[in-house]
Formats: sequence, C-alpha cells, structure tokens
Amino acid sequence: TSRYARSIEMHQRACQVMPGGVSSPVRSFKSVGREPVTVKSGQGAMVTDVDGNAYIDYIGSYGPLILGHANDTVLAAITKAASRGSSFGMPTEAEYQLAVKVIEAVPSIEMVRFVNSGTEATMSALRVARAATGRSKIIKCIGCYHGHHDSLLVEAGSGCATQGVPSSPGVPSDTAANTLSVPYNDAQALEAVLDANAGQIAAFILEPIAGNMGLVLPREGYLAKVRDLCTKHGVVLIFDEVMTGFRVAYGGAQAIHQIKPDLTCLGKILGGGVPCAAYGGKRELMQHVAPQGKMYQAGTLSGNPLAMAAGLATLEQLQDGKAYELLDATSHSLALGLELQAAKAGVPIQINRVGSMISCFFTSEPVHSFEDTCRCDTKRFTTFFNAMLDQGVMLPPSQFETWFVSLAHDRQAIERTIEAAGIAFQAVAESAGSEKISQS
Ligand code: KE4
Repeated sequence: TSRYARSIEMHQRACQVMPGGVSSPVRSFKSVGREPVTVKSGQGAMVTDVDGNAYIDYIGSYGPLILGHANDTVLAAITKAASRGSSFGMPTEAEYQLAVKVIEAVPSIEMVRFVNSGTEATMSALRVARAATGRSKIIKCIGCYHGHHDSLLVEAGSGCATQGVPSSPGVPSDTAANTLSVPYNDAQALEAVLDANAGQIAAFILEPIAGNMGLVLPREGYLAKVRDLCTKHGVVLIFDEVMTGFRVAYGGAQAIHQIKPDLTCLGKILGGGVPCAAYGGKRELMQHVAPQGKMYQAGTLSGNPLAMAAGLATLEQLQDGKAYELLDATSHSLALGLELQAAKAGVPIQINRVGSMISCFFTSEPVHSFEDTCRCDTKRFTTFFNAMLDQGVMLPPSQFETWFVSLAHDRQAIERTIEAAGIAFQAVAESAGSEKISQS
C-alpha cells in the first residue's frame, strides 16, 4: 500500500463532512495534484503524519511556529493558563502584559486591540481608517493577501492565487467597487490612483514584505515613497505584518525598513500557534475603537488567556533579538544549498529570502511582483514539491506561499533538506526533458 494510505483514507472521509476535507483551502494540496497529508503530531522542526512518515516541516502553520512545534516553554505556559480557566469574558492581566510587549516591540503602535485571526485584524484596521477619515475607498496590492473578508478578497494572493480565483464569488460588486488595487512595488501606480481618487481613499493596506505571492521583497525606496504619498493624501497607511511581525525581525518589516505606518496588523507568531492577532497604531486612530470611541469591534475570545500565555512565552524567547541572527544564518545556508543543487541539475530558479522566509521560484527572471510570480513554472514546482515530500521534506504546497525556517531547524535538518533538493531538482530536470519531448 502507498506510504500515504491512511492520509488518503482520512481525506476521503473528511471530504464527506468538510468542504475539500480541510479547514482552510491552502491545506488541500489540490494545486500539487494529490491528497493532503494528515498530520498526527509535531516536535521541533519535524511533523509526523497518520501513516507514520516523518517530515522536516517548512510550513510551520504558515508562520506562527518560529520556535518549532511543541516548544516546551510555550506548552508549559498554555497548560498553566488553562488550569486557571480558558476564557472569562472579563479583562485579565495577561492581555495588558502582551499589549505592553507589543507596544515595546513596535514603536509605531501606541495602542493595540487583540482579535482572533489576521482576517479580523485587517478587517478592523480598515474600519478604523474609514471611521477616522469618513472615506470609503481603500487600495490594496495585487497578490497581497490580508485574510478572507469581503473588502480585501480582491486580486488576493495565497490560496486565492493558488486556486486562480483572486477575486472571490460571494463578494458583492458594490463592496468590491470600494477596493482599488495596484501592483506591489509600483509607487507610480499608487500615486496615479491616489490622484484620480483625491479625498476618497481611507487607507492603503499592504504587506511591507509580501509573503502571499511567494516571497517578494520591496524595491529600494518603495516603502518610503508609499509613506510619503499616504501622508500627502491624508490616507491611513496600514502595514499588514500578520506574517512578517516578529518573523523578519522582532519589530517586523517596519523595523528593518525604518518606516512608520499609521496602523499595523499582527498575528501568527503573536499567538505562538494559538489563535491570536491584533491591530494597533497611533493613539489618535485607535481612540475611535469602542468602547473608547464609537467604531464597533468586539470578540468573545479576543485576548483569551491561552493565546495571551502562548504569545508571551513566544515573544519572551525572541525579544533579545539573538534568534534572528541564528534564523538568518540557518536560512542563508539553506538558500545557498538550494542554489547549488539547482545549478547542478541545470534547473533555473530564483530564491527570494528575508531571514527565515524563503521562496524558490521556478523561473530564470528576478521576481519583484505578482505578475512576475505568475510567469513561474508551477508544473516544475509541483514536481519539486512531490519529490521533496516523498523524501520527507514538507514544503507549503503552492508556488504562492513562502517557506518558514524555525529555530528548531538545526544543521542536520538543513543538510538533509539540501540533499533531498538535489534529488528533487534532478526529477524536475528529467520531467522538463520529457516536457520538451512532448512539446516538440
Ligand atoms: P488569518 O485570518 O488566516 O489568521 O490571517 C490572514 C492573513 C492576513 N495577513 C497576512 C499577511 C497573511 O499572511 C494572512 C494569512 N496567511 C495565510 C498563508 N499565506 C494563512 C494560511 C491559511 O489561509 O490557512
């Protein structure tokens, strides 16, 4: 029987009771032509599936697990908090403690509100911008993904791009009409839209370092230009750092690029793998949020004790900044190894990397925008993904996702990954050869 027999059987059963058998489309493995692997457990850099196969994991829950799976300090903190009760519907001290940590970590944040997902964080940040400016229109970047609420499911990245449905059915056209989109890394396009809609734009939201089209870095000067344009037009600049916050640096992308947005969205690492996200920024904006102000936003489990405990235990292990030097060194050696192996196999790739976020694009051209990522060879990516999976390396199952290295990925894990990549790039070269034959 196949090494994935139990996963296949589990998937067939799951599909009877959940759409696509998953709780999120990105987990479906549909785009890489196979049933998803059902995971049984994780420890450090490893996950084990229901068939007993072990994998070096580069999904890491799509970002939260920068410390690796089942980090004992985080687990102890969650267990301790849970023993005192999992949720109250009343304020607790832990919310205050994590709020203080967030404000210390991200100087542009003067006040913060906890929510339960990145989607809620970006949705609420947009509402603050609309409440504060009295304007309705917003601008986002093509290929950036900010969660699945209506205003931002327009030309979106991540699973939307993977499925080739960037603008989802079910979003009313007059809602979508309030969302304008521009290419990422193109300040001129942003300026043109701002000029054409003078006085009507409430916010410009972007991932300062884009992680949902695969990893795409801001061009030199782009973020500074964006900051100036938003200031000039009285537009609220929102940095969606749900993925990059505490990931690329303790202070996020805004710390690396020294740009101050008006509002910031955080998530993923903030909860250490337990549902938790947040939005925050200038006091003059956040004072609009109920009950201080009139802009309503609420949540039964917002700021819940388990997430606060997991978040505090996670940030405590990151705040001295040493983690980022180690993550960068580990990820750098992985990137070098991938480039060497691809060159040996004669497979052109482009690697984009910022610290422990890495993307391997199957193209010979540099990748600076969503348009560039769409020129990548997703067939080759699929061959590579499956060859890596069969050798015990779990990559995100899409060209439009970034890989995540954790502090638990040690030298041995990186070396084994590079070794597996050698075989996988060979498989791509051989399949590419067969493509040429079939095309000729
Ligand atoms: P959630 O609602 O999934 O917690 O966060 C939405 C979100 C917002 N902003 C950014 C920059 C994000 O990356 C995300 C979520 N990222 C995807 C991975 N590309 C989550 C994976 C999934 O959808 O299951």
